[in-house]
Amino acid sequence: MRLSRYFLPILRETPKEAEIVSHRLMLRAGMMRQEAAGIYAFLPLGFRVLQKICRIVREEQDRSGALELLMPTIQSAELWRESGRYEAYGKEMLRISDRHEREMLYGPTNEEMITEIFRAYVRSYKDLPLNLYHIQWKFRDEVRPRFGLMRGREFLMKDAYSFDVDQAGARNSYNKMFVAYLRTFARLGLKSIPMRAESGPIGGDMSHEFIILASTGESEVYCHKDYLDFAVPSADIDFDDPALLQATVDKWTSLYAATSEKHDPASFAKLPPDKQVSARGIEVGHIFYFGTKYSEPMKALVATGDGKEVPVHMGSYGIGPSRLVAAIIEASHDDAGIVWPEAVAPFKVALLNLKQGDAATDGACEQLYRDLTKKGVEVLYNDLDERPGAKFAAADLIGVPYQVLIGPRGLAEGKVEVKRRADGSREMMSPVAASDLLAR
Ligand code: 5CA
Repeated sequence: MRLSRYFLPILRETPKEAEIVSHRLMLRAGMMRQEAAGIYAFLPLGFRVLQKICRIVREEQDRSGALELLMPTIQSAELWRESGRYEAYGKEMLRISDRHEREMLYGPTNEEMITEIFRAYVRSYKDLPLNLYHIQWKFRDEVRPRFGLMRGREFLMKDAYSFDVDQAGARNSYNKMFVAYLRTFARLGLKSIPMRAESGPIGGDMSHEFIILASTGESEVYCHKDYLDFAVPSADIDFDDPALLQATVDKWTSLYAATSEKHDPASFAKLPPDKQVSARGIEVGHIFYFGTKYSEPMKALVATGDGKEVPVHMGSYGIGPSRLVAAIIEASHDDAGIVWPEAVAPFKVALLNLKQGDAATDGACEQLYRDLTKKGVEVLYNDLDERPGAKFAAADLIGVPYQVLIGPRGLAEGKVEVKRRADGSREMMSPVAASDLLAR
């Protein structure tokens, strides 16, 4: 992508309204724009990151055996009356009426709708287990939307819903998601820790929040330090091996980890002092097992092997991709700007032409740009007529993993400079060597 043809409205000033670093950096880097309190437009750079996050989330959901569908954002109030949540959900639900005065709502979550879909088609234990997910916008009329995408009113959610004939099956479905979440967050470059949590309005008595540690996090969390060094399950873990999944979950729940609502100071105090981590965290995922809370009132019944009909056992599993954009920045930035993990970076390389209009420099930039693009490397080529200083600052701000600096001085020796954003290390090399390195 040539910057001269891109839409990247970088701000020079630090926006006053932004309280936390991710919000400030996203506004400054031209990634998003606030359209109303807690409601944001994603601009091209931010949208690329959001899409990369969604791709990883999807790959790990699919690997675990979950199936993607897409439910609407608008739901009927009728459905929510069946579960009893229409009144109970309170002011956080955005209620709408259509031209026929029918009561509708903008979905804050989809347990009711997925239960309705399930009961329309599935009758027998033979069709189970089943896990259906979608990635769709949600609306929650939060009292205090704040911190940009971290706590928005409209936000993107991956929500999955599992169906099993009994509790043992549901436990296995829960474990699959638990493992998929460990892998998802690790691939996003984050260290996530599953913590015992309250289930709130979703319900149920088994629930874990996946938390990443960050000083600006909204949650107060307590955990054993060793979690930070636990190895994440590999890509070839067998999701058809219930014992292996259970052992993995057992390991990841063997040490103390709880959010403030579930915190037990006496148990925590028993940990060796050098293992006690008391910190702030960001909830990036939340999983729930709630059994028959929706299937019973909504009559989603399945026949068991011995001919009985029972309400299906359900769980739901959320990840916030739009919150993750901000969370990744909270976890990975420095004074100069964002430092994207490679897996979610909007581009892999920023190519900086340090003397726009100089024939040799323009030629070398064009050639490397074409060469890398042909190899499938995502390059943002800064071909603007700007001072090198402004180009350095913009490249550091948007935080892509590699910068290639091309100017007359280096070219006189047949070299370009490659800088790694993460550690600032720099190396002079031939354009061919740079191309090989960056295409790796
Ligand atoms: N139905 C269940 C699971 S699918 C559910 O709604 N769970 S939740 O309420 O915990 O939300 C799931 C995830 O969505 C959270 O872990 C968080 O990552 C994200 N999320 C929740 N509220 C917001 C918000 N206001 N802004 C941004 N992301 C949010």
